Amino acid sequence: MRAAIVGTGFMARTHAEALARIRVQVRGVVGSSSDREVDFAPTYPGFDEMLADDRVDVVHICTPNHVHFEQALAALQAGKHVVCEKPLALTPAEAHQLCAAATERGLVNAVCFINRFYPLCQDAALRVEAGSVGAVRLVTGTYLQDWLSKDTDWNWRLDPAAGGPLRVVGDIGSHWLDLVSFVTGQRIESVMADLTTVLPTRQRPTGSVETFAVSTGDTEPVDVTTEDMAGILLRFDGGARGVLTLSQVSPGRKNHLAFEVSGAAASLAWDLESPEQLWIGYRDAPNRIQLRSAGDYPAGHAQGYPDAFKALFRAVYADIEVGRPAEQPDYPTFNDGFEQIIVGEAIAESARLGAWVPVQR
Ligand code: SOE
Repeated sequence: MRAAIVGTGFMARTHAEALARIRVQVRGVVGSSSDREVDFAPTYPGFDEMLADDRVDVVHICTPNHVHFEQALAALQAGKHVVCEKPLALTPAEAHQLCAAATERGLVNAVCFINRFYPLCQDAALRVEAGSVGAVRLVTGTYLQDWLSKDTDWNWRLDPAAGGPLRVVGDIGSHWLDLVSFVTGQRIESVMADLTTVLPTRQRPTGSVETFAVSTGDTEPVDVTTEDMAGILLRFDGGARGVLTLSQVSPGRKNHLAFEVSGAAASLAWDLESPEQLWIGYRDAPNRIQLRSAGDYPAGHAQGYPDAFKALFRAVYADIEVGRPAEQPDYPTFNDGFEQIIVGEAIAESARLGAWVPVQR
């Protein structure tokens, strides 16, 4: 199987490295910025040339959010399987169209909700499914980062035209929401959200800035309308309740996704920044820390972010080898991408109204 990657930034490099590890050849990449050096694959002159290359079976979309829809649709129409970074699209209608296009053509489709592929998140999901946690009553947690905490921090995600109207909710909240739905087996039924922009004016560099990089050089002041922080109450369709805190302005927190599930019989807690440990809490027995034992490397040989991509792509490429999606794919598909877009719509609406809003399915 041979792949091509659209995009040349942080995510494109992550995809290229994971593909190399599962021995999928990357035929080439397409980028928009001529000044960025691409050292991980040959470049195509443009997106159309890449789509016209018959040797490419799979297109990986690692571009800013606003072009995901048109690029994913064009790739499906060209008969390619598609692996898309989140968000799948910017509106429910677009995401729905992509789900339909993939189904119609029988093409494999995946969205990179990567956190499901940490071995201890899979372990947590199996524990809930097996009933050892009991009925899930409460899901709490956070996703906190600090890379946008200064008014001089800038990235395309701050611009709604490129990143979409929601920022912390779409960029990092969607990861948490997808992960806890995966672990609990419960979908989000309704939400009550408070969204806040603490830095309404930022200094935008006149040149582009790589994700997580600090900008240098000339800047100009711009108004920011997307949220820096969010507090969200959740009701799940299996009866659980949830509370989520999101922020990209929390000094010291780099990529702090953490969740805790309280079930009738036990609790589970996991933190992306210490991914080799799952905390298991009991009322009448000693609590314990489960260390990772499954995965590509023996226990004690720490696995992390690049390994999660490797595991996700291995699952997706198993279907690509067959040529079509399995009946029940064991990786996040366009349907899961659609799910997070409709949850995001409900969150935005709730923040506007100051009221509980159901997720429209
Ligand atoms: C930036 O907030 C970011 O890179 C997200 O876009 C990713 O999806 C997440 O994995 C880490 O943070």
